[in-house]
Amino acid sequence: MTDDRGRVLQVGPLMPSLAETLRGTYGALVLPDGGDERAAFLAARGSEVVAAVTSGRAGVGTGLMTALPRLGAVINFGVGYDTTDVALARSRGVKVSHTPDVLTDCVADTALGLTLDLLRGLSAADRFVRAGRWPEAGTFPLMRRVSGARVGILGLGRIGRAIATRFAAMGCPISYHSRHEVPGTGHVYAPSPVELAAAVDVLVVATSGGAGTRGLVDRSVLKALGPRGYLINIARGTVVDEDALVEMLTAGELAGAGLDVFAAEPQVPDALLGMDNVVLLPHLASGTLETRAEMERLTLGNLASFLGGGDLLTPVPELR
Ligand code: 8YV
Repeated sequence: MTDDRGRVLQVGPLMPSLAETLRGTYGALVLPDGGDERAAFLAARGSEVVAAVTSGRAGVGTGLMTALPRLGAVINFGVGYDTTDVALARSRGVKVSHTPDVLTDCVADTALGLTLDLLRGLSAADRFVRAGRWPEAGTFPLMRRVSGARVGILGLGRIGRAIATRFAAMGCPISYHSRHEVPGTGHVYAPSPVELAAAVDVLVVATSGGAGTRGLVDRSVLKALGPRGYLINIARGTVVDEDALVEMLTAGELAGAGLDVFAAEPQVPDALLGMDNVVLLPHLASGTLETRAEMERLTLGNLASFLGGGDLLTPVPELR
């Protein structure tokens, strides 16, 4: 046991082994879920906390950060940190870390898996077999080819590039839109999300979340993707206008969607649950034993580094 007792705060659920290390090694406090208990906790203990360990599910938003006057670092389990108020962190000199790179491959694998499942109808075909429909129907409807399909990637960061590599190996022409053209990729740059969507069969959303990308995939982008186009989202639900997406899927104005993320997780719009041209995942993209162990290691590495000398191993880009 170090003398960090009470200085570390767990915010929101974390994987059990990580929560256990925080408690056992650092004597971490756990922020109550909400209501009066949370307010009383913050009034009594908030001023002791120097490091908050959280994930994208909870984050340290404006209200919580304000209630932690000595906070020096937010240690985020996950690459996305859109639930933490980075602007307030910057203005207060609070450091923020995340877990880039270690999850890139698994998230990209999930984007590929969702695309294969959606275009070939794998989950729908599994339901078809389990429901005993094969003998009477004879065959499963013909689906769409993935190899060679035109793939558009919205957000060509680390994860976007790993997704591009996978589809390129399947002979898919790749185009992308990012805030800036990325030199030397060999992929075609589209000047806007609408132009990207209009040029592809599959649009993969791989941007970061947060205010800057909220609603980036709006109705006009989905219209440009059109009734033969598929949307894949492994980024954040907030990047897509979910109401427009549901409406257009219902009206047959999009071919289908593969979604690992939603606007108000864990809520999934009811209308999607009965659709066979939709694949729905419970935000599992980084969820493998290997990757989560690496994320845990990096999270604890950031915490130890901050408590030991004030620096973070992997600060978020805005605060480097
Ligand atoms: C979650 C993710 O953080 O890294 C991210 O941004 O979305 C995921 O890896 C993870 O599921 C923990 O909440």
